[in-house]
Amino acid sequence: MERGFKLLSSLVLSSTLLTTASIAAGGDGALDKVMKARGLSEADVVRAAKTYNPTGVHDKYLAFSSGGQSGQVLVYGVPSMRLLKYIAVFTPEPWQGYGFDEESKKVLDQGKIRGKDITWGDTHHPALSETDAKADGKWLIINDKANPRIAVIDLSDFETKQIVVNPVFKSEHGGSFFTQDSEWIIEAAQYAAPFDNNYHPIEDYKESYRGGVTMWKFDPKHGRIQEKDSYTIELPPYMQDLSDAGKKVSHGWGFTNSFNSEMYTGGIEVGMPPNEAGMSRNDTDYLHVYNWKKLAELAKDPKNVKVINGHRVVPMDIAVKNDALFLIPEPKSPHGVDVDPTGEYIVVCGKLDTHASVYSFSKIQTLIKNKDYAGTDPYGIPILDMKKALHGQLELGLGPLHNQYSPIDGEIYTSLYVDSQVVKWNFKTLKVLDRVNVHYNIGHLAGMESNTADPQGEYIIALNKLSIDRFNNVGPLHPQNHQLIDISGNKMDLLVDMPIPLGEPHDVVTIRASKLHPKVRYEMGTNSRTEQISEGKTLAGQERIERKGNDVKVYATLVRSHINPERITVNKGDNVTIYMTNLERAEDETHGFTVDNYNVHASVEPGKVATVKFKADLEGVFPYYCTEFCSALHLEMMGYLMVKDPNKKYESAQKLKMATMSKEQLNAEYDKTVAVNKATDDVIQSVVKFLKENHFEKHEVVKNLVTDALDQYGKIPEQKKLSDAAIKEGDFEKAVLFENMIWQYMVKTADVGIRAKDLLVKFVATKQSPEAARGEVAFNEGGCSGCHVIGKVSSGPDLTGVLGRHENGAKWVADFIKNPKEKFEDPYVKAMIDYFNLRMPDQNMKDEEVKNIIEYLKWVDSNANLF
Ligand code: CUK
Ligand code: CUA
Repeated sequence: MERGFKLLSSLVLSSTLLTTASIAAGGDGALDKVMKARGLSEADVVRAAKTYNPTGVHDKYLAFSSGGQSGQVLVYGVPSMRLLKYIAVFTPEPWQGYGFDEESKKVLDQGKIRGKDITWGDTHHPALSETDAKADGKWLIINDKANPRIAVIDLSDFETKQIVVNPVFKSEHGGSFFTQDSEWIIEAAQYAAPFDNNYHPIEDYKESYRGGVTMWKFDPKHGRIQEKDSYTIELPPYMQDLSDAGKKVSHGWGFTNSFNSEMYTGGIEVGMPPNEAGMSRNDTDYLHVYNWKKLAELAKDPKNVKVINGHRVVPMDIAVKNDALFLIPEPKSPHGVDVDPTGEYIVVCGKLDTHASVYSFSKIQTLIKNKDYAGTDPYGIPILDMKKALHGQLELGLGPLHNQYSPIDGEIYTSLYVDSQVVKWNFKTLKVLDRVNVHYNIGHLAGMESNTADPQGEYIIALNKLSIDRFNNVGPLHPQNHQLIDISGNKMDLLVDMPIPLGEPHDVVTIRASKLHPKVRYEMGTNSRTEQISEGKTLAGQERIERKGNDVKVYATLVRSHINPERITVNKGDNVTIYMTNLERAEDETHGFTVDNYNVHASVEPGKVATVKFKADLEGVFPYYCTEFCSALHLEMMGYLMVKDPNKKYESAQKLKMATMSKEQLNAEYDKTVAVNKATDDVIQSVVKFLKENHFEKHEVVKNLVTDALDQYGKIPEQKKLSDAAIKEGDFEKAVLFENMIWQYMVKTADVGIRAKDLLVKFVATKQSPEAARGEVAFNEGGCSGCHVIGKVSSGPDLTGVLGRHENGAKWVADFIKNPKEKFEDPYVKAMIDYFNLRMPDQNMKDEEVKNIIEYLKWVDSNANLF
């Protein structure tokens, strides 16, 4: 107990010392030294400065990256390229409790295909919701290529809220793309297959296998896909690939390219040439151009649709008859298709062709209006003449894949997979402007809000498939490499590499961080996945265990640092449901929860309710505990699940007798505990005084911390009452325990209170001059801090106010540092030497350093009240 108090009070003191400004770098040739030691060029240092965020500084953009085969989404900041979060989407993720608590299991269950659990995904294309073709920061969607599904993530809490399964596709790739007001989502198939769920021989490929584009209806207000209002456009069994929605002038139209217009079906095992040869034989494949707006209207009439697996499909002939579906030849096996910010140009990348093809939307419209067709495909779909639809083509290099736009008119950036380059060119004048090498084999590239009508320029991220030699070797499976490129100048400049250790992240979308407004806590009692108040919501004092036959329901609360209840006893075979409400209001005060051996886990953020459910089929004793290090008493945040076999008799083993304390001893312990509490409270009051004097309420973040600290502090009177009641009953043992609980609340109060104080000091301390900052470095590195601690007497005197202690103080101190011996006979110094039993050593400081240290001491004095 006493030790605890000491620990606490020294925590209070030392933590304030940490605030004596951070160590400043620079000056005195420090930069040169580092550059030499690390072999950095000046360009390297500039690049580092362009991406470096000092502690506490946030990024300008957030990037949402598909997590590839991990089935997740990664969030990182630009330009720092610091990873901020993995969002669990299609794959169970234990940290977030995703797939381990009941709320998230319901979301994952929406992704079952024909009753089958699918617990992984191959995420490819994330998309941010748009208003008027500009990113609005509300919703994020992402597709699963392997199991045709789309998930919706709410950007108010970065959690997955919905998964929908495509009812007719067996695979997909060209999703997910929002239309300009997020009313629809485009999802194109990839590998053609029968729409129904029956077997159809491959010989019937042309007749029974189909490609398509599903238009998912989206409610941008509530952020949910409305499956009933969605429909699919039937397309030939060409392998549809990437897609994009028209915008502005081309709003209402969609564009999807394809490969395998040959409709080749392979058969290496029967002596046929492989797919890769047969599917790339023709010189051209088809860009599909469709008027989804018109088709959506048509689909409302049951006469115009076939219902397959309960889902509306608009057959090709209906689309053709209504002038809503066209094909335009494009160089064989292309890849990306990207509509420019104005909606007039559609740029298709060649992949197997070295060109990019720039189609003009107005030319396409003229051809359609004049019914100027070059022919029809075997399914009767009109084909527009490629040359007449093209604005032009430009040779870019080997393996062009994807495009991104910048705010400069006509400027576009294209990835070259085979050449491992990003090429900057102008799609209007058709001129190449610049190239930069990347490492290696780039797939997608991501500009800042680049696929919207409001691209921001500044950076391009190259998403490289291979990293080969770029990072430390971690075995044959290498990380991928995202490289940040500065595009603000005439020449592109590669700034930094970022290894991605989680799947092959195909695509990234970005948004200005200022457009996002995520919450820090939930309304008390929220089921975060449904955003409704949970049936399990439990407030303090409502904790209980309810039984009905074999069903046991536990209504529990979590708050620093206990789980209520702390004992749950059930019979073997009972169905146990534990609802947990996190009662915290503080920011970043999450509690985790698990029951050992029962494969359940929940992450319970402030205000949230999470539920774990299991059959207690193992007899025994199972600790449960909080899995987030939430406070100094985190390890104590635990309880026991006791599972008894109702058919067994258990004998008590109570034999050991604890030595009992005498009444006098108990009395003494009680008095000691109360005294420690009193002393601790004095420390807390000193912090409170400091906070008040320095107007903590003026700083929102500090204010929130103080509110939280007072929350903890406010729980003390109740414990005090219980303690006093115990004393009245003469139960000193119990009273000591309640006094102990009071101390725990004090520790929690102090924990947060000190954090508030530290922060406040940063807000109110005067800024250090560069000299003072260098002086602090010299003070610490030169050895002064070995004996002197600012604000505290330690092995040497406290130096706060030292300059005022002597006449002509600055000179006196400077002389003393430079030549201590000379002053050993000075009466003041002599007294100090006697007291501390130590002599000030000569640290061989340079004049410059001494000068800076004096500046530092002046700064200390000007903030003396803060130490
Ligand atoms: S695809 Cu991966 S590099 Cu799935 Cu967008 Cu082009
Ligand atoms: Cu709550 Cu650890």
